Amino acid sequence: MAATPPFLHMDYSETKQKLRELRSIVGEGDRVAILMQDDPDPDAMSSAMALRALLGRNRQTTPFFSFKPVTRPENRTMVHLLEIEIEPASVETLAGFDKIAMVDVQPPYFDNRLPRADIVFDHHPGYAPSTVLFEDVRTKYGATASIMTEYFVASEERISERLATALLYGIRSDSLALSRRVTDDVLQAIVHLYPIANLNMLRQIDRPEIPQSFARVLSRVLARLETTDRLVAVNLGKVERDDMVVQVADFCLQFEGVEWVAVAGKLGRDLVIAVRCYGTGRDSAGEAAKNLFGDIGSAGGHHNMAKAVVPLRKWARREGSIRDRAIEARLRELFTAEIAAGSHNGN
Ligand SMILES: [Mn+2]
Repeated sequence: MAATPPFLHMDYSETKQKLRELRSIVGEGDRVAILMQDDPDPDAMSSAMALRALLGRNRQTTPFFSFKPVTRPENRTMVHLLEIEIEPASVETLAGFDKIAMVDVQPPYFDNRLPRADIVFDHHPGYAPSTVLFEDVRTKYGATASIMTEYFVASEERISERLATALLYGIRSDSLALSRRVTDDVLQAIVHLYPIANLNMLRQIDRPEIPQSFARVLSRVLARLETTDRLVAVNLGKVERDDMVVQVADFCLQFEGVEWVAVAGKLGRDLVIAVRCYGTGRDSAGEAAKNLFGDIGSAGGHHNMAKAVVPLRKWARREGSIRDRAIEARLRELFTAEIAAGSHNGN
């Protein structure tokens, strides 16, 4: 008698049947496009990889598409490390494929951007069943990646290290990080994927890469870094991503004697300002950011961390120069006055 996994109630026979169904509708010479949501997330990307593998396809015969590119730094690191290629979608390009598959998303999401869909894998609730050739939507599942994992487990297909790593990350980012109830499908998938996945690579995905060019920005900033009245205030100048402003702010807070940090960076047409406050009293970074920049931009946050985004033209109108050193000097003056006045601490 075959052993049943001890803590699970998964219906393998149905999944096995679904896999036969899936394979039967994709002809050997069919070109298949796998489409993800705009700005694809790890659940979608890993599910796309899984679907391609289940169909025994490669990137030439079964490419991935999205109408909008991946933007989150962690997700871009995943794309880079796992060498995931996603082509920009267009109605014309997709129309040239024999089959269109969707993962982690369903046809209504695309409105009229899409001619049709033939295969749908998803776990999002709230959609009416569509009239596609093949559909597997399991709204009780924590991730589409755990549905895909079940197809491999049920059919005893081999899962590569790269795919296991992707699926595990997809499942984790979709279900565990949000502290939802951990569902059976997620537990089941983790049990199967963990021994295969590359845990080193998972750690790397969690720590987004910094562009090489940022080293020079950082070296200039660190050379002139000084603490005045418990405050570090610096302007990085032009940055490629706003998480760099955030990382420098966190770093500066570690210096001896520093209780306040204000780090600015020019991102496109905005000045992004990250504020940190280490104070144990009633000092509030969020209140300080609002007091200083609420009138010319969006500003807010918590006790210890806050952020303001000020359009450079509004900064220019109120503060004058938008030259990098002038911004830095003014940033220091503004925060020094704000800290001294204590108007941010509710007194
Ligand atoms: Mn998902």
